[in-house]
Amino acid sequence: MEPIINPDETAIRIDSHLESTEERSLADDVLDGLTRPFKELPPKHFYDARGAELFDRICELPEYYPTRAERAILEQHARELSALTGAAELVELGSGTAAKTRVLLDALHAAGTLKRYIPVDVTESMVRECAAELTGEYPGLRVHGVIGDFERHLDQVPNAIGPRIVAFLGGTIGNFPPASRRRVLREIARLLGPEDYLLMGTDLVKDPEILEAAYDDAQGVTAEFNRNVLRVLNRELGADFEPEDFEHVALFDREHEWIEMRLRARREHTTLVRDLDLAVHFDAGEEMRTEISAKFTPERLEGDLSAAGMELIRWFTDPEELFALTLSRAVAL
Ligand code: AVJ
Repeated sequence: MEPIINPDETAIRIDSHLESTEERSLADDVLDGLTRPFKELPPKHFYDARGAELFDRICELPEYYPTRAERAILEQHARELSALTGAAELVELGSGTAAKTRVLLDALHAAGTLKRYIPVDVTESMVRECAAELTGEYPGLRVHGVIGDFERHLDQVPNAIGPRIVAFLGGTIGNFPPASRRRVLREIARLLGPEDYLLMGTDLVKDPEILEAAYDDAQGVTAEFNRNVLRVLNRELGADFEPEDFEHVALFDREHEWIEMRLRARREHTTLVRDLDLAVHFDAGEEMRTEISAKFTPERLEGDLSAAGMELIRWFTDPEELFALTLSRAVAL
């Protein structure tokens, strides 16, 4: 029997590059991170359904300014960005619900240059839902979703069909420590042809009080978000963490210019991670690092970009200079 094709769906193509490798990456990260003298878990495992919901709540918090600041910059400059780039396609790394992306898509659609949107995200449901919504909202738009991890699957991004913007918003690049940050940026640079641009959001160095409040809000939403990674380990790896045994810690490291989130054991205890046959001992007061979120100066950002073979073309910020959106290009070799 012929399949019945919904006409809208002909505009959608979705490729998945995730298999059990995703589970393996959690197991490897946990084994590696929890057997170190200074325990550490990489932040990418925060984002199960509950973690994604908690992050959405963080974005609405009065203390958490980055989302609002970035959106304001995008709104202020979307037309200029669209004119400057003439982009036919937008590739978005870590697209999520594509909330802020619409500001850009609106401008590119209005300019008449937009043909295709390529969301890259690990969460399959997000990619599928936003593909369905966006093809409805923007007549003529094609969506080619790539379900994958932007640390590993960037080579799966289809070839450009015209001038492209690669958007990496939200300040997520700040989650990578310096060496992997440059590696990720180098991978991104490979997606850029001579007519293409990287549009990246980065949080800026500022008063540590403002920074620390943004990562330790009065309502305790960030604390719950932080502890959520323990629930992920309990569910995915059969661990027996008691999340309330850990206290949320967020501090600005002035030397490295990054926010560091940690979980501090309230008492001495041993946790079992059943699927890894691993017993993990925590001293009372022991801290485990769960996230770094680097804050940038223009100089540091330019250094990282040039180390990755890119050059900064334009720098956009909000009136309070809380956050920056930058437009960069690959340097011709
Ligand atoms: C989504 C990585 C940009 O680092 O600010 C928010 C995550 N962590 N509050 C950030 C986060 C704690 C966020 N990023």
